[in-house]
Amino acid sequence: MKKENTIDLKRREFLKNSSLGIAGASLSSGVVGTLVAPNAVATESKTVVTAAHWGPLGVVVENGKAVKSGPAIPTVIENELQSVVPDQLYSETRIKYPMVRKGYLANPGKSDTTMRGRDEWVRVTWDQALDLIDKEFKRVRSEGGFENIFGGSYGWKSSGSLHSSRTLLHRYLNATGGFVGHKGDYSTGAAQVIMPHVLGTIEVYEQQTSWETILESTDIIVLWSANPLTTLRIAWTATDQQGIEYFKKYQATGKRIICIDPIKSETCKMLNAEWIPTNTATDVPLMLGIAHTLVTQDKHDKAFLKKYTTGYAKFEEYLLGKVDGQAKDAEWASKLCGVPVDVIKQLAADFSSKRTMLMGGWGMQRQRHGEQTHWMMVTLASMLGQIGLPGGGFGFSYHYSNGGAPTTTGGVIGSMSATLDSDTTNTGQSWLSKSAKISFPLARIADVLLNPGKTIQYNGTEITYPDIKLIYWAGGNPFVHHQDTNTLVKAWQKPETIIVNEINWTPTARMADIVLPITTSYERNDLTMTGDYSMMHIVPMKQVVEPQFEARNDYDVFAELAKRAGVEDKFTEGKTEMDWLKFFYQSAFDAARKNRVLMPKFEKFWEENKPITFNASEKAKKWVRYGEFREDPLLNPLGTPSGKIEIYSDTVAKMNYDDCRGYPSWFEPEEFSGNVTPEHPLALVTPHPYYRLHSQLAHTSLRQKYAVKDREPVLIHTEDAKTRGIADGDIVRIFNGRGQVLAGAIVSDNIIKGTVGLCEGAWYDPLDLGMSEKPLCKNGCPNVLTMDIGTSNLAQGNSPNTCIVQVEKFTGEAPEVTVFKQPKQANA
Ligand SMILES: Nc1nc2c(c(=O)[nH]1)N[C@H]1C(S)=C(S)[C@@H](COP(=O)(O)OP(=O)(O)OC[C@H]3O[C@@H](n4cnc5c(=O)[nH]c(N)nc54)[C@H](O)[C@@H]3O)O[C@H]1N2
Ligand SMILES: Nc1nc2c(c(=O)[nH]1)N[C@H]1C(S)=C(S)[C@@H](COP(=O)(O)OP(=O)(O)OC[C@H]3O[C@@H](n4cnc5c(=O)[nH]c(N)nc54)[C@H](O)[C@@H]3O)O[C@H]1N2
Ligand SMILES: [Mo]
Repeated sequence: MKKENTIDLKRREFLKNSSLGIAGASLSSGVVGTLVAPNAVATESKTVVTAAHWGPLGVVVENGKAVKSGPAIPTVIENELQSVVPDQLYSETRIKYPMVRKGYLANPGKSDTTMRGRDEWVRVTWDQALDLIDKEFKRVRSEGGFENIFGGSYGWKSSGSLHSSRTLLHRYLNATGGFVGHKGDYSTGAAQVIMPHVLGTIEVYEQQTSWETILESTDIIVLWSANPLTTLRIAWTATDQQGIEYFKKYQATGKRIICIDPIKSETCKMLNAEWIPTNTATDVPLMLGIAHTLVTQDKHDKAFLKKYTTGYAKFEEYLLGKVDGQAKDAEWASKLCGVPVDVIKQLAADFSSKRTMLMGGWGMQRQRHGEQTHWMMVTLASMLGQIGLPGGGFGFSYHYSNGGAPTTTGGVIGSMSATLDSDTTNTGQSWLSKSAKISFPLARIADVLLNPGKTIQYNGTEITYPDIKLIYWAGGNPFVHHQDTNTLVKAWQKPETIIVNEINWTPTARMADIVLPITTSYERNDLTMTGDYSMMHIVPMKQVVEPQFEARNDYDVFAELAKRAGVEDKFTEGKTEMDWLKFFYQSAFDAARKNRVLMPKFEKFWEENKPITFNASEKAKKWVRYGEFREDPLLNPLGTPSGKIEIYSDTVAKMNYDDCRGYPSWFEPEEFSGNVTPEHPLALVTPHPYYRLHSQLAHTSLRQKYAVKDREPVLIHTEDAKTRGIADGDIVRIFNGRGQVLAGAIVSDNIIKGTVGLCEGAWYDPLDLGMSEKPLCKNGCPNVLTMDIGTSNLAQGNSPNTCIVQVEKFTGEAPEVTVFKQPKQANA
């Protein structure tokens, strides 16, 4: 039977209501207070409110054990991620005790690092582990300095303003002499660096034109490389899922939704949208083709371009072929992107005659020259002239953290600070905060480890790589998230010491020297808000159960390490867990009072066991991004050098990069559908998964919903499967010059021919690590195949969606997936 699949889900899966008492209770009432499950059998039963990236949760605890979980605020569509709290707590993959790699314990800091990932594990006491780490830090700091310590620790650690593992690590590292960090992230590596040159802001993590005006004014929503009904299932804080609700409301109006994507995504199916299949990495040609049509039909908004933008004329010369002899017309575009010429021309006609919101997702910028897609989309929107009008223009965060859900009036809670100056009001994208002494573009990490002292270009500056001897990671999974795993394996052997704080035996934990068992967020007390942009709720994250095995909170681990370094007071400021939470709550309380919004005192809030809800003002509901700029561009200029939208950027042009010009343009990537080879004739796209947050929850029962023969599913077009003798449900081998993985085939027409789709986040599970050049990943981690190369000299972002592969039916006995079990001797 065909499996439900993250990238080829059937509609009924979404419509099915939850059978959980919790979900049912909150769906009908939306009141957390009524969540207490009526349970006649258990003697002691309670519902505890907490939260995760996947939203505010109610967890039913019976006799001290979590038994089920569900949403604590109403959801329009079931979010299954909310249902697996017990799986997370009692998983077979939990790290139970502090563990040290055998060879490392024998020779700390001077071990055979090629044994990482295949050595035996030795159980030690907490004191032994902490003493060992403390000693190692002292050695590395005295022999070199902070330049030898990489503490960037990128990743989606759990929600919570106190127990934020990465921030706590940075706080400890700052208190003891500093560290090397990183610039940017894997999400918007390219877009966040180019956008400030074009618009004067980072754009990708900014509030969007309010959904209320979209519902009222927009005629066409274009989901361009965006899959919001998947990606809004989570948020950086905790999702309020308002975005999903708004998409459903918009669908109910019967107005058009178009998805431009190589895959017919969950969103496309669930919203019954029009699908325009396009080749991966060819959006710039497609947009140029639309732009060219606009100009030749004189449908571009010349008044807007003149008043609000700069440099259009230079771009137009390129568009019309005056620069390189190639007009970027619909015929030219069609050959590259695979969208028929008449469709391209029709899009130009529709966009220019109807109020159109171009909602740009990020998959298309996670590739070589990823800077160009978002720059070109801003340019196209400028030519359409609807920027700053209600419901028109572009938006780069409707698919993320519920952008466009109106910002509420209330208070914002404080959060733990990485620096020691008690700046406790960090909100938003905390990984972008600058507390490291020096940093490099994040996605260059393997290159950094392999080539200390090398100099690279970055956004008009030069960066020289540090020499990393010690890595400490807390709250991320680089062996899943980073591109070209086989290169990373080699790079990872360079440092002398690698320490990982983890909940589970993830691929990264397995590659460490010292592993510390950490609590899940359900084993400690914390606070979070929801929505990221809406700031709609304050949610108590109450401890659900006692810590499992010997797991400790990151906070306590770093407090202990700070104590050994003589800086405990600096780290803790003498506060307990509850002291911190009261302190964070008080910032919101004070701000709310200024806004004339009533909040209960902390004690009452904590006792009540339910989220506080704030409301949005009428003004917030009518808010239009760039509305003020449109009204008066002189009074409200953008933060660019010209104060206008820079279609041509002098700043970028003067960087003189051969891989990024002064205006948005097409660069052929090294690997894409247009230059496949006989050996590797298929393009690979690696979207984000419906049933996981990256690698998180991969070890839960949700896996049963998508795994094919216990492997990550790969979506392959019917004809591509047929020519290879591959049937639905077959185990296949996907390979290229960089590596090989097994996966389970989903044969379908819901992907463009010539491209295969394999979701990011599948745990890396090498068959014979250290024994062969390119060990087979038994589970299907796409990054074994992807290319580790910067997007360009400008942003140096990651480029996973620039990749070609071959797929063949796997014959013979498929090796068992073992990565979700305890590693050798770790069960001691
Ligand atoms: N091919 C490809 N690769 C990609 C992408 C892609 O599109 N394609 N996307 C990229 C993107 S956008 C991102 S953001 C990254 C995501 O990469 P990551 O953020 O590294 O992925 P997660 O799986 O969320 O990893 C978080 C880890 O933190 C651990 N954790 C959770 N809570 C705690 C805690 O309280 N303490 C500690 N110590 N640990 C905790 C979890 O167990 C988990 O292992 O992947 C990137 N990689
Ligand atoms: N459920 C769930 N939600 C998540 C996450 C998760 O792992 N799981 N991750 C979160 C994080 S950290 C981030 S950064 C965001 C990611 O948000 P995005 O980056 O927007 O997500 P992706 O799935 O990478 O890409 C969105 C869509 O773009 C398509 N696509 C990929 N390449 C191209 C291309 O070249 N052209 C076109 N037109 N389409 C393309 C993909 O097929 C996919 O349907 O999601 C967040 N939300
Ligand atoms: Mo991300």
